[in-house]
Amino acid sequence: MGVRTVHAVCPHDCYDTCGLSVTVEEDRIIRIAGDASHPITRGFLCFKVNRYQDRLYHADRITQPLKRVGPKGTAQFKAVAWQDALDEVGATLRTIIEESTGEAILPYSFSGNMGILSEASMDRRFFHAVGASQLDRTICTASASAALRWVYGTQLGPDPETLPQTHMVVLWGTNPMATNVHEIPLLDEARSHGAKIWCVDPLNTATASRYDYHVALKPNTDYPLALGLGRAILERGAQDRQFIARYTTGFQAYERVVQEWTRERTLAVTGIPPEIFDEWVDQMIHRRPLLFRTGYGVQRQVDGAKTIWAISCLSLLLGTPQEVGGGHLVGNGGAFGIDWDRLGRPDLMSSSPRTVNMLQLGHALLDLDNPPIRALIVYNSNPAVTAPDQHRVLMGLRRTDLMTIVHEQMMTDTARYADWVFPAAMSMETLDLHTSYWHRYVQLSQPATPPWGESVSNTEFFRRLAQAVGLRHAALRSSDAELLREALDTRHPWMEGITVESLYAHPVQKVALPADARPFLDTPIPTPDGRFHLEPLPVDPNPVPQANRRPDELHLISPSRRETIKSSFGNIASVVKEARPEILMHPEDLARLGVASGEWVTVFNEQGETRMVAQESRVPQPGTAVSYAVRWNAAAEGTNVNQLTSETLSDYGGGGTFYSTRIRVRR
Ligand SMILES: Nc1nc2c(c(=O)[nH]1)N[C@H]1C(S)=C(S)[C@@H](COP(=O)(O)OP(=O)(O)OC[C@H]3O[C@@H](n4cnc5c(=O)[nH]c(N)nc54)[C@H](O)[C@@H]3O)O[C@H]1N2
Ligand SMILES: Nc1nc2c(c(=O)[nH]1)N[C@H]1C(S)=C(S)[C@@H](COP(=O)(O)OP(=O)(O)OC[C@H]3O[C@@H](n4cnc5c(=O)[nH]c(N)nc54)[C@H](O)[C@@H]3O)O[C@H]1N2
Ligand code: SF4
Ligand SMILES: [Mo]
Repeated sequence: MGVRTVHAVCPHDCYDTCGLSVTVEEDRIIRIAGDASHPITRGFLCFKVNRYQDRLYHADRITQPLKRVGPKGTAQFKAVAWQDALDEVGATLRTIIEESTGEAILPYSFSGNMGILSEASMDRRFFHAVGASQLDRTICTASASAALRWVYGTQLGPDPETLPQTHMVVLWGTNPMATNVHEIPLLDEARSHGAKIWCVDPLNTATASRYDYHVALKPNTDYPLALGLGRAILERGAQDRQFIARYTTGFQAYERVVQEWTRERTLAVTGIPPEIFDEWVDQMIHRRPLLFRTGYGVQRQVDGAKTIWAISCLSLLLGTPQEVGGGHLVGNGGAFGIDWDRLGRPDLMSSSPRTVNMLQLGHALLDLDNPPIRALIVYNSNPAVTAPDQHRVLMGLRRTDLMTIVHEQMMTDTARYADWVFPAAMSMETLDLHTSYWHRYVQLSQPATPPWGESVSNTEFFRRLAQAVGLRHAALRSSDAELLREALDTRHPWMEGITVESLYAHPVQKVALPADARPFLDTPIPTPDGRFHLEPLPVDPNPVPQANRRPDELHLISPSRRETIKSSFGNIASVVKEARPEILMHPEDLARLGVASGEWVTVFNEQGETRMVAQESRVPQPGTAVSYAVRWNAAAEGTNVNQLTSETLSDYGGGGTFYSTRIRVRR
């Protein structure tokens, strides 16, 4: 066959959704490089995907169906033939459905593979057809999504390719040097034209050090900070009255909420220096275009949705949606007219099963009744390490009366608890279609090689499972080529011209929405009344009261690690540099606790405990601790940072509160 090159797409849960140029020799991938013609990827990849061969053909890779032969969690399996495994699993699922209805089956998945077919097509059809409990997929962005829906009606931001035209960027709770590396050249270009770049982050991240101003606030004080900034803008009379009158509702209610956030009170709560606050207000008023680039880090907290609302309000007060290069960029998921119901077929549901919030998996497995969860089917996700309240999640996974099925590429911590593990193909081995949650390109990902071993794509796995359970509906047999066609069969004007045929000729295509079209002045405002909503979310507008903090408690945040994507890559030795789990603390806190830098400590709270190595670091504010997420349990002490996080949901939208964690530390 010789050497060929195929266009594929990086499937990982990342803003950048890179185009890949994959070189194949015989049936083996020998090189993966960034697509040089992709306007965002620009021919380079991140640290981890530059080492992707080490993941593709790793010794942990699952190549055959496996059946558990030892206690749960110990990863003792024997290989079985596909058909035997499907026969047994199908029979058990049928019994569960007959005795307890489909609601006793719980899917658990997220964005391990962001291909549209892999993430949400045949899997959804399967669960709809069996009447399984529905999963509310909240773990990442639920608070932001709910707040953005309230303010703007959808999740659409300015085109990142307009970034070089901006004169001020506020990077709020995002660390693109780790999580969005293809934004860096765009930010650098803006700066070379004189833009000032601000970074609002409790940590001295690589991004904060690279750019102009670092607002090192106390963790989770963003909501009061945004209200205090809003009040300061109003006090100076700098709001855009015409814009507010023409495009928004709720200004008076907004004014009432910011009223009590005086400069003094805001500074006291956030811990930021007065001169930084004043300079920031000045620059926001005078430097235009002004872009708020809000990340997801800022909404993984108890006030997550209100924070996104309050930042959105700043951008509206100042009329930034009018500026090309300005506005509010959280994501661009709403730029693609994909008809998700056409792919997922909720019409196959014949009942109205309950919905389970994925952040409460421990509760679902341990407490749900009538019926209890009897089968858990996990794919595209690794909840044994990434879900909060890990102690209870692992207790649930150890239940002997639960059948856990895991479709995976690697022997992850979750797979170790499975009754059945089925081998999953890698994205470069399957056909898929990609959008992005940040940029505006649609891409075709073509299979470079056949699936390794006996592994199968997610779509094929659920086609086989549907047959095994005896489901006969034609929609459960659609091929990947048919699913691809259905995904693109949309009348949405922005998808015009993007067809299966055109993608085979040009696998990277931009949606038909001009880069300088301003959301939502040149596109309709998709709220019910066609206006932006300055009125507060329908929840208590006060910050969630912080329970009395004990003097020996620290505030723990666990943001994204540069070297991994959540737990993906956690087993790749050439990528993971941190041999031992670390907790970074301020020198004053180390001294107060009598802990030396480099010493093992027990980190604990009412949720659970885990062992980590304390390290002195440049955490700007004493009282803040950091541990980058998410390590494999099997790689450490059998547990990780999610022993400490809780199932508590955010203020609105049912989002996660990973970064609102209180801990104590003992030697
Ligand atoms: N290399 C790498 N890339 C990734 C990922 C990864 O794990 N590794 N994860 C992917 C996924 S799933 C996602 S959702 C995105 C997320 O990427 P981002 O949107 O960048 O979000 P996070 O990494 O959660 O956090 C970003 C920053 O928020 C800060 N932060 C924490 N608490 C607060 C707070 O209270 N206030 C403020 N202002 N800032 C706070 C953290 O210190 C961190 O530097 O990245 C994706 N890309
Ligand atoms: N403490 C703490 N916890 C967090 C976070 C945090 O910041 N701090 N962040 C949260 C966030 S933002 C997110 S998005 C979640 C992510 O948490 P998860 O959804 O668990 O994501 P990953 O850890 O990347 O695990 C994805 C798994 O999917 C597998 N996979 C990849 N491709 C395929 C495929 O094609 N088919 C199948 N069947 N499997 C595949 C990978 O091998 C991997 O094991 O974690 C959350 N957990
Ligand atoms: S993880 Fe992100 S930056 Fe890295 S190759 Fe994939 S899409 Fe690109
Ligand atoms: Mo995420």
